[in-house]
Amino acid sequence: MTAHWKLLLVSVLPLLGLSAAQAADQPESTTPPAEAGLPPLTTIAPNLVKPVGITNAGDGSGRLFITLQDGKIIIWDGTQVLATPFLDIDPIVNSSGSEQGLLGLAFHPDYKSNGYFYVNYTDNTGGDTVIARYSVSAANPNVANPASALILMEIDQPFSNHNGGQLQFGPDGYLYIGMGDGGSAGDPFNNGQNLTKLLGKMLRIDVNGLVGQPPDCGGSNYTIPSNNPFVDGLGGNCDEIWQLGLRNPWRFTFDRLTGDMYIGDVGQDSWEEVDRQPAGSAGGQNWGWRCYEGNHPFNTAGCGPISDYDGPIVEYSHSLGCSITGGYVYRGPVMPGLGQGTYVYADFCSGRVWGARQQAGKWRHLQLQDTPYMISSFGETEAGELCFTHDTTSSAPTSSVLCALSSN
Ligand SMILES: [Ca+2]
Ligand SMILES: [Ca+2]
Ligand SMILES: [Ca+2]
Repeated sequence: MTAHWKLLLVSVLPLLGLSAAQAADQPESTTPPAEAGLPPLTTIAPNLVKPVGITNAGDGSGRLFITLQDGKIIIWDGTQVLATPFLDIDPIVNSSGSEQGLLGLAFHPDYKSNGYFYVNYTDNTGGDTVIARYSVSAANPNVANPASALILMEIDQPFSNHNGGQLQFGPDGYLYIGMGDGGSAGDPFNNGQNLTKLLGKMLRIDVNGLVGQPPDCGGSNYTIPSNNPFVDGLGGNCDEIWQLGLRNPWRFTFDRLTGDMYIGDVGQDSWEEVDRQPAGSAGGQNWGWRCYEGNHPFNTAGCGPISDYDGPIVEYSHSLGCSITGGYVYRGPVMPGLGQGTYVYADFCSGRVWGARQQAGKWRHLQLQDTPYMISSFGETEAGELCFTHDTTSSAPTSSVLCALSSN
């Protein structure tokens, strides 16, 4: 841990609600802390409209796939953004609400050989969540086949907000799907704690569909790993559930080195949080919503004590922002001042970029930089370099993608 990291923690820990005991090993100081800072950033894709995701295909091509909320995926080929979209499903995507649209993209671990990728969008019929598989075209690796859609899941959405949206393949090869609580405010139907609903959950399914349980609450064309934590056959619990008690997991990722899972769960009124599930976990974590918001009671009617739930590793109050954007554990080559193994994330509203890391068994939290950006998502290049979307939310082409590239 560097000196400026320690100094900053003294001022930040009280804001995080961490106890004096947790901070007891830190030196006292009244010196204003320096920021660790971000490395030089390169704008790789200017003049975009509502970029909400950055994904690599893991196929050695070096390309980045940028998801645009209105319903397109475009390609940065390592040099430039290609004029022809990889996929354009704008006509079937409902992006009328600020949290609706084409929200997630994940490439199959065997994409290089099978050409499958998965998208998560809200549809133009009821604003419901759809998880669908598409295939790359046989003739052109930079264009997908728009007629190749295979629907896996359709999930009713009672309100336009809190749709989650992230898709990630875990180190176990299963597809993880982050679902928000359905929306409105305060989770009025208590979906997060209801095991018969897919809303407010982390789901885990097997898209290869060869073994396991049949689909229970979601759809078709997948199976459910038999060791999912709430499997009870058709009916009852939704067997797709891996974790519960989420409000709106706006981006979750797996540490590319360790396989640990990190979730940025957007708070309601007061607290933003990062949840962490260690690699190899049997699942079943209950992250607490709507009983608890971060480490604080929210609506505890019908709830157990906070000790019954799985708390965040880090939280910050709305004095520092208003909506967390979960990021990545940094394992790349170009942030020597940041350090390998730091979990990097941001607040969409304030532009603050943060880092969290474990020190002597305790989680520490550092502001890396207070930026002017509206960071809606992070992404990684295949080399582990960090990128993010600056999403002005404007329909004019005023948004962009920036990366910390090792070639700088
Ligand atoms: Ca919703
Ligand atoms: Ca069931
Ligand atoms: Ca929580």
